[in-house]
Amino acid sequence: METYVAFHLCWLLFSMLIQNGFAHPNFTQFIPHGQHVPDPCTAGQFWQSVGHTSHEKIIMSANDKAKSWNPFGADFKKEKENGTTLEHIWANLCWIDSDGDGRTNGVELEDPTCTWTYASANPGNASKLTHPGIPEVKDGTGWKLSPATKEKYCPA
Ligand SMILES: *[C@@H]1O[C@H](CO)[C@@H](O)[C@H](O)[C@H]1NC(C)=O
Ligand SMILES: *[C@@H]1O[C@H](CO)[C@@H](O)[C@H](O)[C@H]1NC(C)=O
Ligand SMILES: *[C@@H]1O[C@H](CO)[C@@H](O)[C@H](O)[C@H]1NC(C)=O
Ligand SMILES: [Ca+2]
Repeated sequence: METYVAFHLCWLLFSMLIQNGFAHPNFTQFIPHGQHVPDPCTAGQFWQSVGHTSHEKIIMSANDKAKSWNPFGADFKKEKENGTTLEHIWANLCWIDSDGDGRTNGVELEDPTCTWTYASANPGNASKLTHPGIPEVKDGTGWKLSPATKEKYCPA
């Protein structure tokens, strides 16, 4: 009996660890330039988890992170839950303007005609990338974060 209980306790702890600690899938390879999406909060830095709201400097547990999707991550998740294989998600995501700033995800990630496929070379010009999950507004000098967006995504 004791062995039985101990076994099940161990199994429970192990499962919790898997769910909360280890199982942090890396989806960035399934979108073009996934590892080089600029951080609109800090010039010259990358946003590590493109589908999440967390600025790279904020350490979140995998569990909290899983709940903190930005609009791009939410669309990615929707596609995934709809049964689209990871390798084919971009073909659908590319045409959507997830963050609603007037530019499709394809435009933001330098694949405006949605021709990039999984494992092929990154398209376009990497210096022109913008974040597909964080809306920007255009002013005279280019695309900028509004003060409200800045407050939401770029805590000091
Ligand atoms: C995700 O995978 C890519 C390669 O597919 C790798 O370059 C990158 O470092 C990985 N990121 C994390 C956080 O593991
Ligand atoms: C889900 O899949 C169906 C069938 O392939 C498709 O018609 C529908 O547009 C998809 N929905 C989303 C949100 O991707
Ligand atoms: C890429 O874009 C940058 C910034 O707009 C520009 O300076 C550079 O010349 C471009 N590179 C190519 C190969 O077009
Ligand atoms: Ca957009």
